[in-house]
This record gives sequence, C-alpha cells and structure tokens, in this order.
Amino acid sequence: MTVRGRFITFEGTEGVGKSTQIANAADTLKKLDIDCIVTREPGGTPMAEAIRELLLAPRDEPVNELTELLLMFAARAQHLHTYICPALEQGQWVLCDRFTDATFAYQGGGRGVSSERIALLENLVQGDVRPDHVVLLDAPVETGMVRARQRGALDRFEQETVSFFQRIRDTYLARAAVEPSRYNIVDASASLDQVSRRVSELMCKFQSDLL
Ligand code: Z5A
Repeated sequence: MTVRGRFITFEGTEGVGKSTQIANAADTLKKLDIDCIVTREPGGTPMAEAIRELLLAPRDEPVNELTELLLMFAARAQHLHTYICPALEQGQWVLCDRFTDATFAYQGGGRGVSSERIALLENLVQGDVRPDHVVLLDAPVETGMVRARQRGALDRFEQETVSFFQRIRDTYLARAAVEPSRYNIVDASASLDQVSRRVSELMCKFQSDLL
C-alpha cells in the first residue's frame, strides 16, 4: 500500500523568502530520498496559471473582493484535484508556495471578507484536505517589501499599502497561534543561511515524525 505523501505549504507576506525556502526545502527532501513536487498558488496547472494572470494583472477596473475570492478558489479547485491530490495519493510530498492560509490572510485580513465565507468555500473545494504542516516565514512587513520591490514592476497585490500587509501578517500570526502544532513560525528576518538551516531542520523533523 502506498502511504499518502505529506502536504507542506509555505506562507508569509510578500518577499519574505517563500520561493527561496521552498527550493531549499526540496533540496533537503531530495537528500533524504523523499520524492517531492514543488508548486504554487494561485497557479500550479496551465488553467490555474491563467487564472493567476487574471488575478495579478494591475487593472483600472476595481476588482470586487468576492470576484477575487472566487477566482482564488477556482484556481485552487483545479490545482488541488488535478495535481496536488493525485501526487499525495501516489506518496509524493507536495511543497506548495501559498495555499488557503493566504486566502484567510489576504482576502480575509487584507480585504475584509469574513472568515465564515472563506471557510465555506474551503470546505466546498477542499473537503477535508488541509496542509499537514504550514511553514510561516515571518518578518516585519517592510523587510519583505524592500526585498520584493528590488524586482521591478509591481503586480496588483504588490501595489497595496503597508497597512494592508500588516493586517495580513497579523492574520497569519493569529492563525498560527490557534494551531501551533501545525504551524511552524520561522524568523524570516534572519540571514539567508540561518533561515535555510531552520527550514531544513523542519523538513528533517517532519520526516522523523513519521518514523
Ligand atoms: N494571494 C492571495 O491574495 N490569496 C491567495 O489565496 C493566494 C495568493 C494563494 C502572488 O503570490 C499573490 O497572490 C500574492 C498574494 C496573493 N501577492 N502578494 N504580495 P506570490 O507568492 O507569487 O507573491 P509574493 O508573495 O509577492 O512572493 P514573492 O515576492 O515571490 O516573494 P517570496 O517568494 O516570499 O520571496 P523570494 O522571491 O524567495 O525572496 C525575495 C528576495 O529576497 C530575493 O531576492 C531573495 O534572494 C531575497 N531573500 C530571501 N530570503 C532572504 C533573507 N533571509 N535575507 C536576505 N534576502 C533574502
């Protein structure tokens, strides 16, 4: 019988180092001989990536918060059911750059959609699928903004204010406080070496917890 793989998500405000650390986590798992895939949200399949483009493109037309919410979950339904779940069922570990915690943080904390509405869609789209572990890269909002903004043109989310990102950080930390066994907070303001070491240690721990 194939044992279901582990589902690990990486979360945090913009520029905290999720892409950097997901690559580091995948390297660590490879050294442990664990078969894993790396993916991201919104996105991860051709159709979900097309929805990502719709969501991130700056536009003159104001985007209604429910439109944004439903598009996030439309992309997630496609990604989860055609890519993530089949991989987990085959025993692969899935490392995902953002998942539904981002929806609670951005559309909930950031845009003001109620958590009850988000939870309704979470249950509809995901059934009982939840990440086994969430790695929350946490740093002062300004730290991530400076790192992310060195890249040039800003997408629709990156154009938001410091207070928008502060509400997002607060929401992430509040969710982590409620379920400390599933959330792993990593100080992302530390040096790249220190953050990478901590994330690698977590991957080793997740594996040893299974033995
Ligand atoms: N979104 C949403 O609203 N609702 C949802 O449900 C979902 C998403 C799923 C796209 O996400 C947008 O979608 C996102 C939220 C929304 N918008 N925002 N903001 P994304 O993950 O693709 O976008 P992002 O958060 O802007 O990610 P990012 O800018 O690519 O950042 P990152 O992946 O966290 O960071 P990085 O690319 O690894 O690092 C940034 C730079 O910092 C880079 O030059 C690194 O070399 C450097 N770095 C990394 N770590 C360090 C340390 N420790 N020290 C110094 N420098 C470092």
